[in-house]
Amino acid sequence: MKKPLVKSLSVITVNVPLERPIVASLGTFEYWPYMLIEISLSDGTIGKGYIGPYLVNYTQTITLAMKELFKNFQNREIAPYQFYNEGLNHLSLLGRSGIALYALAGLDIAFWDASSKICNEPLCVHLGGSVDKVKAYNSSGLWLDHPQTLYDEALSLISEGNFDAVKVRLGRKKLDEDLIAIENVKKGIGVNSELLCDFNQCLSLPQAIHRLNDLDEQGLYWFEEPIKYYEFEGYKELRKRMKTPIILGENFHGFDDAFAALKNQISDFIMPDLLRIGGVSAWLKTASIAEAFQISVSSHLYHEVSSHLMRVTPTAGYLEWTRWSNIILEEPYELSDGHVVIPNKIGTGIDFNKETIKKYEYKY
Ligand code: SMN
Ligand code: MG
Repeated sequence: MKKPLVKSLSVITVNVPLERPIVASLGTFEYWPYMLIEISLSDGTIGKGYIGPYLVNYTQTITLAMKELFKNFQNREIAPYQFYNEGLNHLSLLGRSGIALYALAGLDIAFWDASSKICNEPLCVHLGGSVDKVKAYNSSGLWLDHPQTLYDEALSLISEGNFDAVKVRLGRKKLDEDLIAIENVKKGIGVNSELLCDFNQCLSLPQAIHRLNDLDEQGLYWFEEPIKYYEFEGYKELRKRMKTPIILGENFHGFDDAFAALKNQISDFIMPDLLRIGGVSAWLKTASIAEAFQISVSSHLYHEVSSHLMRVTPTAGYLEWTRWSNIILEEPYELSDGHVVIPNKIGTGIDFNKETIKKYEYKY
């Protein structure tokens, strides 16, 4: 059976305001860049996807890399997984991570959307799964703000989608400040909800040994990225010492990183990021690797495509939900009782909001 041919590529960058600024040890962000990718096929199908590569000033370079890479697939019958493997081989001269991989990830997400649209089915069905809602936690807030403000914020995060899990950012200067933050959030979410926490790599190993030890009895669902993501020996040490599960993964750059982390047993769970891991194809590889190691997989950002992927991830854990991408979508995904609802649409269900593009397009 002949498939439609890949014809053209469009990439638009928008820099959108965040309702609540991100205040993390990584920095403070008031705007978030998204690159909106569309691939047209010969039968009129348009495959869509977005990536959010953090630093708006680099989006022009990523666009150029994407356009160059796209030439390899132009005028060929669409075949996302094959394109991905070829793309990675092609890029090997530049390395299997970084901006080259971001470019491949963006194309891959849009190719998979197009491919499932041709077959008239949602992405998760196209990948051999079925549509159902996906268990999520609200990650939209609880930054390193003043601990006293966190009670009200926790209440509002829970009520946003009847969530029963939220994530708080930790790693303040003093242990007491983290403890007050945890206490306030716990009061807001109630005893029946889970509290996850994220240090965004802000601690050194000796600091982490002290801080995590002091927080180990708090009943937190996981300790996320307490130290730099590449400090394998440090992670092993922390795992040995703590009862609370350790998670990392948003900084896996390609599935090779996921494999190395799992092989070295540096975490209890992993949480790949759709962009940094390398798109849908790379997620599928990572999900299989995690299954082989029997390690639970959560997701990082990109809840729309990641919710489809969780439906075909054998060891799926929590999906991370934030409202940040809602502004770029014509119809944001809905929430129901702490779950993300996969829309009853073909492909990923992603359509871009034209008003947002008009208002926030980032011009070079
Ligand atoms: C995070 C996500 C996006 C920007 C800053 C921090 C965080 C998370 O690490 O896991 O949600
Ligand atoms: Mg994180």
